[in-house]
Amino acid sequence: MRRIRANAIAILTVAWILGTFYYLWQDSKPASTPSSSASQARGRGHGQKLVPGRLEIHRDDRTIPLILLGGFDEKTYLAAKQLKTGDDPYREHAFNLQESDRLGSERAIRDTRHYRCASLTYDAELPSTSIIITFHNEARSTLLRTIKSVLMRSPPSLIQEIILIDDFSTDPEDCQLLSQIPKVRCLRNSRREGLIRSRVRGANTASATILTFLDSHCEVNADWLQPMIQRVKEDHTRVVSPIIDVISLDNFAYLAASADLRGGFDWSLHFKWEQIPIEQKMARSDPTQPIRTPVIAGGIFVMDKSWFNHLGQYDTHMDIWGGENFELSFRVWMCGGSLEILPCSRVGHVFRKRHPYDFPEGNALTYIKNTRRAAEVWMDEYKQYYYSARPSAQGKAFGSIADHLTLRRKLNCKPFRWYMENVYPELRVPEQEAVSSVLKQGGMCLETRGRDGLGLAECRGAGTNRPQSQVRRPRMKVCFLKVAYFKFQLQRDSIVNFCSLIKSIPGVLP
Ligand code: UD2
Ligand code: MN
Repeated sequence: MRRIRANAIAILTVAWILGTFYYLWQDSKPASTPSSSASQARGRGHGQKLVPGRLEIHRDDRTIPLILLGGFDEKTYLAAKQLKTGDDPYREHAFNLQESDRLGSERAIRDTRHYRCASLTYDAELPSTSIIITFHNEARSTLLRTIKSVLMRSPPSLIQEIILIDDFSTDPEDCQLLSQIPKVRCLRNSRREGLIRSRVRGANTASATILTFLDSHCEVNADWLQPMIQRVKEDHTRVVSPIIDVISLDNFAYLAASADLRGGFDWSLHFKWEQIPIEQKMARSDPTQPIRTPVIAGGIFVMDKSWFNHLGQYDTHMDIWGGENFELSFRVWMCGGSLEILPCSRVGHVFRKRHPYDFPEGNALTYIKNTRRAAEVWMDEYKQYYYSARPSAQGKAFGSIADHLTLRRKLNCKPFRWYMENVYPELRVPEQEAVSSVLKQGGMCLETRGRDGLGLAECRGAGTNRPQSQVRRPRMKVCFLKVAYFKFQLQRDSIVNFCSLIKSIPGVLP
């Protein structure tokens, strides 16, 4: 009897284990994305992490009736620019044009939200928005899918208009033809302006009270717009972004991004996705709640138009691409607003590995000019870390920032130190600086001076060149650990000297 019971328990246990494995395996299968892989979808550092987790399909939007495109002849528009046999499908757009064209102008995509999102409700009366999409030589199929996905997956009453800014693309016809679609207006720049000035042009002509920015190779997902407009309606100083899902640049599979990420950066002002800090993660009992983010990726966000204008829009002296997302993020946080990622809003985007267009002043110089402007206007004494991380930025031209400094003063914006302490405390100042600590004894300071060695002298000002919030008094153990960490960078003798010197000052160490 006992043996039979033991066998039964063993069989049940094995069945349970197999069942669990099968469930997990099913769970991690990305539906309708046969060859998906995280690496395939990563862009130039902007690519989101993908989620292998369970994803529910709440709605099959193939059931949405085809919208009327007015006088716009979709077939002729798409057929006019097909890839020629033998052409490299990645050459022109840095994604697989053949796959994009094969998909056509619309398709059903998985609803990648958490299942709880579908049961959330929003105000019946939400303000409408102007969608602003700037493009430079975008592929016809991706641009049309962006527009159609907006028209198909948004409540019509929320879309006031779609404003396209053609940033001096080679073929002016794209702009003319797309203007035939109801609600679509297209403005063409008479010279290449870059995405920053193009967006400002779009914002200035927008007639709605809320602005929504999109890249020209996106597909918006189910109920993407309502959560964002709701948050901005409740508080006009919020600037909100969706979770940006990944559209594979190879096979155009629509892949869910992780819902545990926020925007971050390093001192060279390089954007990166990073995990939400563990304390915040633990405190999140509701996965539909907004995620505070230090910076936004830059391309997809909703913002109140009067708040955008109040803050001075963008820095229009920034050219072509890059840096404007930091500048806007610092500006919003430091001048009284906030930035959020809304997990119940999802928008797919094709992340690429290279820029498919040229930079008239060169890619590197343009990025340096733009980020240098952001650092000079907003980062106060912390800009030294930007220059240490990006030494090539020193001495490069970045134009005048006088107007922006005046605006910052006029808006009474907080110092960057406030941003560091309250918005992004996880961004550590470089460790090299932590070693260059100051020990104060009476009016005398013992200080390491980079690699130049040690000095005992009268204290200068606050006693350190490091931002005040970061000044620490190293204890002996911590000192050894930190110095040991840099053993490859510092001479052994100077480590010993440094620590002995600290030890020799009475009263400094406990
Ligand atoms: C990301 C942002 C992008 C922007 C950029 C930093 C997302 C999804 N994308 O880069 O919006 O914030 O970081 O600047 O967060 N374009 C022009 N004129 C130009 C160059 C580009 O109109 O001279 C358009 C382009 O067609 C596209 C948009 O600007 O619609 C963004 O360019 P991207 O897709 O090359 O930027 P991305 O996604 O790498
Ligand atoms: Mn893009």
